[in-house]
Amino acid sequence: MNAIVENIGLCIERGKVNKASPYPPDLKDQEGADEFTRQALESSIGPDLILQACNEGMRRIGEKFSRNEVYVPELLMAARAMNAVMAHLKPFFQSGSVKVRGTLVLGTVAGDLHDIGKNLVSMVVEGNGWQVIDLGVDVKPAKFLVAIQEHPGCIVGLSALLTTTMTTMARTIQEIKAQFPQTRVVVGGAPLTADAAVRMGADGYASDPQGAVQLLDNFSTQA
Ligand code: B1M
Repeated sequence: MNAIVENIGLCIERGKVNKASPYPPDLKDQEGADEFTRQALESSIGPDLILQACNEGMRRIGEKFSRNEVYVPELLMAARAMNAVMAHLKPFFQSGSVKVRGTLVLGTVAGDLHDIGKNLVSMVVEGNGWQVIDLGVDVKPAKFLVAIQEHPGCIVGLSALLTTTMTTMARTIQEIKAQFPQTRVVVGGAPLTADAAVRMGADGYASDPQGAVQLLDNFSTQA
């Protein structure tokens, strides 16, 4: 892998946001995710490769967390570094979008505060011509119901990163289907599988943002 791209992954893993950031102390005054991403884009390295490096960095910090080698503050710094990268990538995903295909009401389910993956889904879906109503994180079922009422014909996208919030996801789907049986619900997030999605009553499962776009496009052509 290219050295700049490797550095981006390392900055995510170490939570090094930018040169001005004093964290982590051993990387003080060194360039961070912000500067390396700018350099990568200036060297015509594509956003997909940059994202791949970020995911790899997140995977590594996640594994360290599992081994109790780092704690929540380190995860938070990794998330900040990732947000610095995403600020650069946003224009690539959103460029030239004419929002005509339909509306996705999107949110991370109640009890879950992880939003990096959801935000990526939002950017990519928007960039592919969909209007996205992003309800944020820790979204209670009732909030989804209000949004569905406000956006007739929308598709709902649910994200969850915790095994515990997969239960919340299932409950959210039940409540949506009880009130709006025609509303399609697509789900995604690291702990999910296609089987789990079926068991929850979801209409579709995507493992990544591009998969979510494919599902949405299929649903819109069937409508
Ligand atoms: Co948390 N966390 N975290 N965390 N965190 C995980 C998820 C964990 C796997 C780490 C670990 O143990 N190895 C673990 C969950 C274990 C489990 O349940 N099986 C965990 C834990 C335990 C926790 C806390 C409970 C820790 C604690 O407090 N003791 C706590 C929970 C807080 C809460 O939500 N209530 C917590 C907190 C946090 C932070 C807030 C510090 C921070 C999140 C900051 C933020 O999001 N703004 C954080 C982080 C950063 C992580 C890891 C390291 C990275 C997550 C991430 O952003 N990945 C994560 C470990 C890991 O994943 N390797 C971990 C990158 C992102 C691009 O991928 O979100 O999977 P992802 O999204 C992908 C796909 O899943 C898919 O597309 C995205 C792009 O490819 N996708 C969809 C996602 N949503 C989709 C929706 C779709 C379609 C596709 O359609 C609608």
